[in-house]
Amino acid sequence: MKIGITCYPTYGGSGAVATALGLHLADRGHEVHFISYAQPFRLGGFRERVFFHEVEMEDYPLFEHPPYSLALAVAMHRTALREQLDLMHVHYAIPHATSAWIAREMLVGRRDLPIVTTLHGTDITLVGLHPSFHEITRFSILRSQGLTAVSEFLRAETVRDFTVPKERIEVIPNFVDEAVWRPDKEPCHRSALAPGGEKIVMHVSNFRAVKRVEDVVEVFALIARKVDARLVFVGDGPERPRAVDRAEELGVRHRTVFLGKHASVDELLACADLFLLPSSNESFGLAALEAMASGAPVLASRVGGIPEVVEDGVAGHLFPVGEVEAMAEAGIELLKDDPKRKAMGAAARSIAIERFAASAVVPRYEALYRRILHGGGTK
Ligand code: GMT
Repeated sequence: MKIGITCYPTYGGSGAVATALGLHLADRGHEVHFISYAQPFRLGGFRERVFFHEVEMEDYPLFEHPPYSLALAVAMHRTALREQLDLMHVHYAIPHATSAWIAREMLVGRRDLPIVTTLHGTDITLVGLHPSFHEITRFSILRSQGLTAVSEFLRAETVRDFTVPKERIEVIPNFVDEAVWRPDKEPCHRSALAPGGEKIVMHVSNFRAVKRVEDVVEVFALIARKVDARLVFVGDGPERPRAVDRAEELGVRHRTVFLGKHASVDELLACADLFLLPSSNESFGLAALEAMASGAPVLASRVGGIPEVVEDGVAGHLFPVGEVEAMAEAGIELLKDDPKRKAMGAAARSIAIERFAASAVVPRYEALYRRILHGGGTK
């Protein structure tokens, strides 16, 4: 098949999943065309059958906000014609599902371009709910021939808030490549991150408010009273200065490393003894899944789709949002008991591989594409 993929190219789970999906599809013999305003952050060097088409946008003084959605629709339309695309798969509904629908309309009479939209999170739970986006989001996702959500939680939210029939949405979870995300990754950066042999507590995110990065620091500060440990932050975003300030206020700045955005998160997660994800909401929590596959137990909030990924008491522990003391206690217990922590890390990896392996999930997308191309949609 010849598949167009549009995602946000920036640091974030939806772009990471879309890119991994495209690369796996290419490995399986399909031709994949990424269409976005920049190269997706996890799209590395040259790969056979993988192409990137940059959306060109004319800037003009009249535009305070250049109309990207239109330029994207034109790029999709052009790529579909030039590359003879069979199907367009967009990740994150806003504005991608709308642009894809426009491109499909523009192609009427020349080429059929079925659309698959994968809902990832705030396109449904936050941004899509805003009155300025709600109607167009509902309209656009209902016009997709295939509709997927990354968790049961997100499907239920979509059914409730956008009155989309449940059977229109197929839950296809996010996935990990077990060969990439693994505990024995080389090179290991443990001695650079914790030169004194300290335990490593890690958090990976785009530092948006929903991630509650100050809670990460608070949990760590309590852990650090009892355990010789270092906190490693990977990623960047608007809340980073607050995390830095909080680390200073709590006297743990010298034990905290801010690495910023990183291309090889797999190499870093392999060094983690414990992973923290105290988000206020998460439709899935891809970073938690990547940590699990890397053999790290996860302490996270019991919200959204996280319980579908992190099995409480097996792959880690879940807590009500904001319960930093309880989270820290669980962290101390695990970090002081190596056999227990390692057993939990091994269980976490087993779950990641058994339930979320790329080799099992990617064929589900392929099957959906085939059904659509044979005239059916989401089951
Ligand atoms: O929804 C967002 O705000 C952005 C998006 C992203 O690009 O990282 O995150 C969502 O999609 C990820 C991949 O499916 C999920 O792992 C995240 O849980 C989800 N974020 C939220 O629900 C807040």
